[in-house]
Amino acid sequence: MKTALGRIVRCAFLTWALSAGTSTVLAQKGVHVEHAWARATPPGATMGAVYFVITAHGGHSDRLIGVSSPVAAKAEFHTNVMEGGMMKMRQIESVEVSGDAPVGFEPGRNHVMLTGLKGPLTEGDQFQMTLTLEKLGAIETQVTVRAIGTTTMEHQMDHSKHQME
Ligand SMILES: [Cu+2]
Repeated sequence: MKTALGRIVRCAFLTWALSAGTSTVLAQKGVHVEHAWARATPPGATMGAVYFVITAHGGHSDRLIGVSSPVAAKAEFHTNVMEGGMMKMRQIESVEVSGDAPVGFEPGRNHVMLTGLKGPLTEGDQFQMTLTLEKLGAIETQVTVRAIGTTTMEHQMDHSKHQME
């Protein structure tokens, strides 16, 4: 897995990013969060999406119940559902994480939706995201921003549609 080492960190969370190191893999309390990334946003965008993979190890069983980030006013878990031939997004309240099975928040499936972005997400930047688990509590994750083109077509359409509302 590639790390963000060597990238230039330009975002407002520079201090936090440096103090925490630049690895995108965090092992906290038996739960691993990996490959946390967000798609870069075009100028003026108020919404963004974050993806990651979370795994509970060693027989630990838990439930993701919350997410937040200082880069956005609000963050929610979303899933994509097909409805009448259209891909739509639905909020999901919680997600089970257990049994050493990785749970993927990946393009075209689940994602974290950021709304009320305080600034554009620029490729190469990193920012902090807090995931809350029912039993373990809050775990801090570092998200790397990747190019706008890093996406699946249906998801990109979802979000461009939202931005026109
Ligand atoms: Cu969404």
